[in-house]
Amino acid sequence: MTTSGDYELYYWPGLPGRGELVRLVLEDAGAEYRDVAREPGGVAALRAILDAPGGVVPPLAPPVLKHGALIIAQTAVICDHLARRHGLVGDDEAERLAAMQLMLTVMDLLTEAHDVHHPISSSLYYEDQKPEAKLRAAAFLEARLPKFLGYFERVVAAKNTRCLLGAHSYVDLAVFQVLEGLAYAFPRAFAARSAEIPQLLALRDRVRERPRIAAYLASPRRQPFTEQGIFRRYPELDA
Ligand SMILES: N[C@@H](CCC(=O)N[C@@H](CS)C(=O)NCC(=O)O)C(=O)O
Repeated sequence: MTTSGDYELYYWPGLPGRGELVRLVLEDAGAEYRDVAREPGGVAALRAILDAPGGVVPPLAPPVLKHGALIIAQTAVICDHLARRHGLVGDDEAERLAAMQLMLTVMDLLTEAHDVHHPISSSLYYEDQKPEAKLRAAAFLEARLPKFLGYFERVVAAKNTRCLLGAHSYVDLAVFQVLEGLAYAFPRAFAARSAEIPQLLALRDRVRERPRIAAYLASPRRQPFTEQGIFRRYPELDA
């Protein structure tokens, strides 16, 4: 038997990262949870759960959610699991699949934004791949960013409700976080694109104003973007 109070999130402390997409779902749902790796001794607990034999299959990388006997990895799978339990995605199968389709597209965009500053390898420092990062930034900002933003803008505009799926869902929370990250990492490029994405910006503002999200954003539980994370502000990589 699992209850919402059984939620344990395991994610690297000190950066919002992919863990933030899970936190936003938990916070919007008003669920109780432990952010285990931010507690004393938490990083050891995170490393331990990566090796834990408890789940059906072991996780490869954080975020990891422990929910009673369940141990789940992959941000999109965790968010889907929580969203189904807390009414943040519809019951209809076609809608759930569409939500997952959008969520995985958000994760693709997030990964490409990360790869701008780490185009060769995540195991190297940014300083060891700066020329490649500059090339990757140009390609990302000129081709990939407008493609992703244009896609999400079309999807949200078609519903005309400031929600990607017509009603509020976990995917809106993920898009909110990625828009915030892009605005942090690429302030000039993001500002230059803003006139093209009025519906997405309206969605972002709507999410920001949801009472539990607004309270969370003002709380110490919310961590700022930094140059340790996925969205990094390196002015030389901004348009
Ligand atoms: N597709 C996975 C990616 C997970 C991932 O890359 N996690 C990062 C932190 S955001 C990590 O710690 N990776 C370590 C590794 O890949 O070795 C997800 O969406 O959860």
